Amino acid sequence: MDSSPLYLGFDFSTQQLKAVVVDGKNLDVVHHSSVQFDSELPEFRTQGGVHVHADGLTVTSPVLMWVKALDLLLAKMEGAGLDFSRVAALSGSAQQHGSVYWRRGAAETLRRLKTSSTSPLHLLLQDCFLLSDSPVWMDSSTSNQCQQLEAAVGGARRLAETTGSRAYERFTANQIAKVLQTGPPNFLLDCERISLVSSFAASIFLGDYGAIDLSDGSGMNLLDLRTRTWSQACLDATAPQLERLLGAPQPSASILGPVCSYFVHRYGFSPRCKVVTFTGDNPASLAGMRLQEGDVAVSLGTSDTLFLWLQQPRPALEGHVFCNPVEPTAYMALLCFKNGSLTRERIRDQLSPGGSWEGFSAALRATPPGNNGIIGFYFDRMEITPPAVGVYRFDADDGEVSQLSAQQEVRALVEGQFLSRRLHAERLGHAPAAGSRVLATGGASSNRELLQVLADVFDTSVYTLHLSDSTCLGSAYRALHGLVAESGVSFRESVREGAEPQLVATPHPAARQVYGSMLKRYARLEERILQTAIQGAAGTPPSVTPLPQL
Ligand code: XUL
Repeated sequence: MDSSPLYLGFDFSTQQLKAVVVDGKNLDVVHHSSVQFDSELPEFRTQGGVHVHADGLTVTSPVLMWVKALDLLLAKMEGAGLDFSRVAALSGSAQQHGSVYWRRGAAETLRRLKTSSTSPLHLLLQDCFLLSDSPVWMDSSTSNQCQQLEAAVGGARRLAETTGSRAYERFTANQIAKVLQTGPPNFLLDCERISLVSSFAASIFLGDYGAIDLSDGSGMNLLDLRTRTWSQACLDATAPQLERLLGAPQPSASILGPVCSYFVHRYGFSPRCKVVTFTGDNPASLAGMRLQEGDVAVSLGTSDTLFLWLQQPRPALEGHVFCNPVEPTAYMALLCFKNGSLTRERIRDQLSPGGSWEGFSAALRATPPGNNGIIGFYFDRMEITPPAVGVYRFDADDGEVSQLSAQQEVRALVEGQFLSRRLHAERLGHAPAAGSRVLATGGASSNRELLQVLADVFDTSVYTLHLSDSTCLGSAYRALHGLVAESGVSFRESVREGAEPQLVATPHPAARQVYGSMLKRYARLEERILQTAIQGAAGTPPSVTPLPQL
């Protein structure tokens, strides 16, 4: 009989609850299970795991759906024969920014999970929540609260410098302020605790309120990134008594305590199994990819997302800086670019009817790095980073041109996208050093020619990592690290057995000079586009090439 310790990681994501178990011996995944909210818990009537309200802006999820999903998931895992007694530690992650409001007296109910009971969790916890539906990250109904917060702390830039992000509608401070302004009348009297979705989930395993971890806590517009404590100015601007309602944030590798008796009696967990702080899904994914100092992970999907490992953060008006989930003195940043794969597919299809990726790769091979000075911006949809829309093409003299050959256009698109990723990463503090890597993931990461341009533009070797679920895996890794973190073992050391990324492209020596100067031109041209858009909004029509039909 195998007796090596197991590590369990959960992910409470928007559409499903997932779990992964890794074997401590070699970090192999030995079990995974999931529960789909819409189809397996139809009584909650969610679509994609959420309720979109009549205003089209408010988006919530039923708290008891998450609890019931946990009942269902653990039963599935038990049914599949998982030996819970071997689990030495568990941790988890959840969609970021969502908030759970515990009713006064809920702590006592939670503590009852420390005595044996065999009732389903959702029956035991059914009266614990002041709001039956929790606001989640897709909510964008708090523009007023965002303006109020920025005004109260001295502006968007000041807020970003303190908390790592300017005010965002989905960030928890703004959600809490809205609940206070529009929610139940005696909210402050009746609310005992506010959790993030991550710390709510940890609380169930603990049978007590689990602390918010510093990394997920950075997605609230409330945490001072440098002191790693709540910012008094942000607390005061959001709600009275907020510090009491949030509890103190904890480092991401903290052990919160042992798993409570409920799980010991009902599922056979060991009473020695430890609960390690739960975090946000993006920080957990950084852990799953085992990012290191100086690395950047580029996920090439419908939207392109960048995770940066930062030693020195430089929060800006775009993107988000969080405390790093695996290294207590470091930071991570998150940047989202809306125009990713859909735009690449549109330009691919321009080459030939029904276009192929082979044709796209051939166009990259047929055109030189730097594209003879041509630079393109392809914001088919309103971009997030930077906030601009439209297609703009420039020749080597920075003159705007209306057309390129199909092959030039492919290169202009790919170089433009990657120059933008590098420019905005550097603005947040990305500073590659010897040994730094670009880790490419997502659909487009199988295209070698594309990855060669990525390596050339970043002047850094590119690796690919194909993990089926970096978030859940990161949670299992964090559980393992939590057990040894106190004795000074680094995260990296504790998971050194994990899957190694494959080297797929090294930068061409001549590319450094080409893209070094191109990056400066790209920044200037981007600024010009943004200025034109501002003037356009003020009445002067911008000279924008008409958008192609999607
Ligand atoms: C990050 C964000 C999303 C959610 C999705 O800021 O809002 O990535 O974490 O689960």
